[in-house]
Amino acid sequence: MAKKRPEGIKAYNEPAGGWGALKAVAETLARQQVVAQGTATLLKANQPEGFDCPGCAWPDPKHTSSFEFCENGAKAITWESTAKRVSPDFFANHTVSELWTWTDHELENAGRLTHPMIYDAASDRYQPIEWDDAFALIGKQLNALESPHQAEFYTSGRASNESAFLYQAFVRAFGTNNFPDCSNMCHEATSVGLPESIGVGKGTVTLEDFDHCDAIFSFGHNPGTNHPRMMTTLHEASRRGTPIVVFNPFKERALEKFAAPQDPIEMATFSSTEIASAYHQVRTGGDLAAIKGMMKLIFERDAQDIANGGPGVLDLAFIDEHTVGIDDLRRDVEKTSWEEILHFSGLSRAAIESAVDVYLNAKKVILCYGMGLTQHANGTHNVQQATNLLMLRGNLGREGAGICPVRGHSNVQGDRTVGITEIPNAALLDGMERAFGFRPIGDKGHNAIEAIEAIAEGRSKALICLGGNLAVAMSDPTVTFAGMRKLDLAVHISTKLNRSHLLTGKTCIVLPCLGRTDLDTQASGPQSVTVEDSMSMVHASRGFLNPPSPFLKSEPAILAGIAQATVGARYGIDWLGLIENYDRIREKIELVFPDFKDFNKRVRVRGGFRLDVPASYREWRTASGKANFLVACGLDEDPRLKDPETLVLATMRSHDQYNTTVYGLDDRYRGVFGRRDVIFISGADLDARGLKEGDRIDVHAITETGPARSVRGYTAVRYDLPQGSVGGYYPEMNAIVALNHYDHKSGTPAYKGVPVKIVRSEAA
Ligand SMILES: Nc1nc2c(c(=O)[nH]1)N[C@H]1C(S)=C(S)[C@@H](COP(=O)(O)OP(=O)(O)OC[C@H]3O[C@@H](n4cnc5c(=O)[nH]c(N)nc54)[C@H](O)[C@@H]3O)O[C@H]1N2
Ligand SMILES: Nc1nc2c(c(=O)[nH]1)N[C@H]1C(S)=C(S)[C@@H](COP(=O)(O)OP(=O)(O)OC[C@H]3O[C@@H](n4cnc5c(=O)[nH]c(N)nc54)[C@H](O)[C@@H]3O)O[C@H]1N2
Ligand SMILES: [Mo]
Repeated sequence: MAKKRPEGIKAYNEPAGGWGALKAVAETLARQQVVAQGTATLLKANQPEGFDCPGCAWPDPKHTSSFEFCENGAKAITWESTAKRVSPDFFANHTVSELWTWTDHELENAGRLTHPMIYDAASDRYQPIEWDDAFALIGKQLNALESPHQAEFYTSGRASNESAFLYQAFVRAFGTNNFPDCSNMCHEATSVGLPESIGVGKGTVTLEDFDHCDAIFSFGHNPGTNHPRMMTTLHEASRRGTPIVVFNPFKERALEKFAAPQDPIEMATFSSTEIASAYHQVRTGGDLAAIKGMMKLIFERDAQDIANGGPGVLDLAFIDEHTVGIDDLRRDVEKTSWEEILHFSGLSRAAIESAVDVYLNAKKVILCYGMGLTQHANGTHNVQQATNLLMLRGNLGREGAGICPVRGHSNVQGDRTVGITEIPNAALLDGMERAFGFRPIGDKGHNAIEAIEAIAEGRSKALICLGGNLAVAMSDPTVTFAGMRKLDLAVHISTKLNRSHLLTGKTCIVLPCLGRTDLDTQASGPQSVTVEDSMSMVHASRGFLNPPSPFLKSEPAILAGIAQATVGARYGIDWLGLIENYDRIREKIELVFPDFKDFNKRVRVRGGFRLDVPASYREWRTASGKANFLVACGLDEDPRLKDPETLVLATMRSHDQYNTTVYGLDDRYRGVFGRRDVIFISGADLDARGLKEGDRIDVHAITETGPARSVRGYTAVRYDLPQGSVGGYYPEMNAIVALNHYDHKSGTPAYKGVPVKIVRSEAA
C-alpha cells in the first residue's frame, strides 16, 4: 500500500504546460478580479504594437504576431492589471504594525497602490501626501546628507531603459555611484565573469541560433516556471531531434516532459514531448566538477585521437587565432583527479562520458544557464568554466553556437546597458559628459550587499528604490530589516505594497507608479518605453490600460520630479522637459551610448534592433584582445561542506511566484499544493538522520561567525535528489543566508549553496 504523504504533497505525473497551464491561467484571472479589458491585455503581450511582458527576459520570436501562450507571463500580467486597489482608505484601516503580520502574498494581493503616501509614526499609518510635497521633502533630505555617498539607489529589473537611464543621470548628478541592483543578486557572476572570458557581459546567441544548433546544454535553470516561453524553443529543438542535456539536482518537470499549449495535436491528444535527452542530477554546487570532468575527458579524447592519427577533437584553428590560456587550463584539468570530480559532481564517470559524447558529436552547441550556476560562492568561476567548455570546440561567435545566460527580470540587462552600475567605466563617464555637460565622479559605489552593509552599519542613511522588494530579496533579514528601520529616508517607487515599505525609518515615502500594461500619457501624448531582452534585442513597449488611479505617475515622471527637487538646475539639465516626450530621453541615451545610434528611428521598426555583442562575431574586448581560457583552482565551493553531516541548501522559486511576489501557495510541477513550508530532501539523507517524510524539521545554517540562523517547523518532503542536496523556497529561506555568504568575485549572494544542518524539529 502506498504510504500516506504529507498534506498537500502528491506526485505530479502530467507533463508541464498543457491543459494544466491553461487551467491555472483561468484560475488566476478569476482570483485577480481581472476586468474585461484585462483579459484582452494578455493578447497584447509581446506583440509588436503591445507591451513587453513583465514576466521574463526571454526574447520574442521574430516576425510573429501570433499570441504566444505563457502561464507565468499571464500571472505576471494579471497580477499587475488586477482590479484590486490599495487606496488611502486601505491605509487608514490598517496600521503598519498590523500589515507587518500579513504574509508577503497578502500584502501584494491587496492590489495596486493608488496615492503617494508618507508614514506617520504617531498613528503608525501611511497617510496621503501631494506629489510636489513628496518630491520637495525627498530633495531636502537628500541634500541634507553629509555626503551623497550616504544614499543608496536601488534598481529592480523591471525599470525601462528610459527610467533606468534617467535615474542614473540623476544619481550621478547628485554625486554618487551607489547603485545596488537586483542584477547584483542574480546574474552578476555573468556580468563579471563573461567580460574576463570573452570581453562582454552578455550572452552571445540570438533566438535564431537555436534553430541551427545541434546540441543544447542546460545548467541550473527552470524554464518551465521561470521562462515558459523558452519552452517553445526547447520543444521545437527536441522535436527536431536536437539533444538537450540537462544538469540540475532537481528533476524539473518541464525539462523532462512538456506539452506545448500552442500545439493543437498535443493538446487534443494529451500527448507531450520529452525535452531532456539526458538528465544529470548533479550535486548542488557540483557543476564546476562536472564541467571540469567534461573538459578532462575532452583533452583525453583529443590525445587519443591524435595518437590514432586523427586531427584531435579541439578546434585548434579557433584556439590558435582567438584564445589564450589553454595550456594553463589543460594543466589544471589534468591535475584534477577523477576521484574529486566524481565526489563533488555526484555524477558517475559514465554520465560525464555520455555528456561528452553529445558535446563532441555536435558541431554547434549552445550552453544555457541560470541561477543554479550564478548563485554560488564560486558563481563567477562556474560561468567561466562553462565558457571554457564552449571555447574548446570554437562554440562561440558562430551560427548555432554560443553562451546563453538566461536573464531574470524583463529589463535587468537593459538597466545595466544604460548605466545602472556601481563601477562606471571611462566610456560611461565620457558619454555623460557629452550628453549632459558634466563629468560624474568615477569612484566605485556600492553593490547590493555593500549597500545593505552600509545601511546596517549606519554609514548610509537614505535609500531610494526604483521598484523591487530589496529587504525581502536580500539575504539575512535580521541584519537587513534592522538596518532599514534605522534609515533617515526611505523612498519606494512601486506598483504594489510589499514588506520593504513596512520597514519604516524616520521618513518613509511610497510613490505609486504605472506598470508595463498601463497607458503612459505625457505632455506630448502617449509614450512608449524600451527594454532589452536576454539576447540584446531592444524593442518598444507600450501599455494601454487605463491606469489604476488618476494619481499615478510614470517612473520617468517620478524620477524627474525627484531630480528637479534634488539637483534642480545644477548642470542645466531640464529634467521636466526630458519627460514631456520620451524621445528626448532616448536622444540622451544615444548621446551617452553610441551603440544606440538612431535609437528613436530603430526602435520604431517592428521587432526593434540588436545591440552590439562583439563576442558574437569573434571580436574580443578583453585586455589580451583574445578570448581567455580561465583557470579556477579546486572544486570545493565551501570548506564547510566537507563535513558529511552538512547538507547544501538551494533556495529557489516555486511555480506560483515572481521573486518576492507570491501569487499562490502551489508549486504544481514539484507536486506541492497549498503550502510553502517544506524542505525537499533525498530518501538517503532522511534515513541517515533517522527521519521520514512528513517529519517536522529545523534547518540550521552553519556559521562560524555571527548569530545562529535557523528556520523551524518545516515539513520534510522526500524528493528525488542527489544525497547531500536539499531545497527550499526563496524568500522564506533567506532567514538562514548570512549577508557575507557570497561570491567574492562578483558579490552575488550564494543563495543556491547554503551549508545547513537538518534535525528533527524541537517544535515537533
Ligand atoms: N514565473 C517566474 N518567472 C521568473 C521569476 C520568478 O520568480 N517567477 N524570476 C525571474 C528572475 S529575476 C530570475 S533571475 C529568473 C530565475 O530563473 P532560474 O534561473 O530558473 O532560477 P531558480 O528558480 O531560482 O533556480 C533555478 C534552478 O537551479 C537549480 N539549481 C539549484 N542549485 C543548483 C546547482 O548547484 N547546480 C545546478 N546545475 N542547478 C541548480 C534548481 O533546481 C532550479 O531548477 O527567472 C525570472 N523569471
Ligand atoms: N534566497 C534567494 N534570494 C534571492 C534569489 C534566490 O534565488 N534565492 N533571487 C535573487 C534574484 S535573481 C533577484 S532578481 C532578486 C529580486 O529582487 P527584486 O527585484 O527587488 O524583487 P521583486 O520581488 O521582483 O520585486 C517585487 C516588487 O516590485 C514592484 N514592482 C513590480 N512591478 C513594478 C514596476 O513596473 N515598477 C516599479 N517601480 N515597481 C514594480 C512591486 O511593488 C513588487 O512588490 O531577489 C534575489 N533574492
Ligand atoms: Mo533575478
